[in-house]
Amino acid sequence: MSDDLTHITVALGDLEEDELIEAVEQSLSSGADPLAVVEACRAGMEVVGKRFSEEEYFVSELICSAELFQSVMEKVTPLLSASDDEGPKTKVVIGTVKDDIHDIGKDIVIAMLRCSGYEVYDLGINVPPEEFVNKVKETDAKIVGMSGLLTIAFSSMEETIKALKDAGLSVKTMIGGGMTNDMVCEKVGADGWGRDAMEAVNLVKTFSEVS
Ligand code: B12
Repeated sequence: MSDDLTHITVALGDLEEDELIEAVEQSLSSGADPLAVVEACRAGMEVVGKRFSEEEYFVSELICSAELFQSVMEKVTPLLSASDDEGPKTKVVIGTVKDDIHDIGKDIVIAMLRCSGYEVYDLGINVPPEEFVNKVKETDAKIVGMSGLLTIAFSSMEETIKALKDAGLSVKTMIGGGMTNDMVCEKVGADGWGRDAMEAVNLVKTFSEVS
């Protein structure tokens, strides 16, 4: 990682707003990939999470970190290159699952999917299984994305996948966020897991090619 990007991670971890914004502007003006800036911020959020687990930070610091991340995203989002594909768009329904309200990562995934030309229906946060089911019926989407950062979100993902199957809907499902991994993917019965927003785009591309 370049010095500027490391600086972003450290400034976000330390919740130093002025230093963070300066480091982001410096990186972007020297030609850094906007996605590398997002990744540096994500690493900074991991520092925040670690300090929270160690009781050095509390919920107020989590809230502050989220606000800092949002202000970086306001600068980065316009720089993500938009797709000029005018053809029919693959539809994706996505939301943060029941009992979980973390949405920063989901919103990055949505921004990347939209830039890549997909039609995304964002259900928001704390979304119960039946809302996913209803939206898929309404839109005829063939791909469902579920985001969740809390461990308890894993059972909501499992319930959502079961509800989609019980409703007889033939969709590909993908999960992501925080502590999800391949093992969680297998456990909850999803078709794919993505580590970051680019992997989410790749999953959607693969799913839409086979469907
Ligand atoms: C910011 C934050 C908050 C903010 C969230 C604000 C918001 N608008 O989202 C607030 C203050 C609300 C919050 C609340 C809580 N939080 Co919190 N939070 C965090 C923190 C520090 C950062 C999360 C984040 O935004 N990361 C940055 C984004 C970019 O990363 P990401 O979400 O992983 O997303 C990327 C990928 O995962 C992927 N991705 C994401 N979604 C999807 C979806 C698909 C389909 C795909 C393919 C990919 C994908 O792409 C994204 C871009 O690269 C984490 C620490 C951490 N290490 O993550 C704790 C953390 C998640 N929180 C935690 C906790 C405990 C809580 C609270 C319970 C605290 C409390 N006592 O109230 C509440 C829970 C509220 C609830 N019911 O959800 C714990 C969870 C522990 C656990 N095992 O369950 C963590 C891990 C902190 C810790 N180390 O203890 N939190």
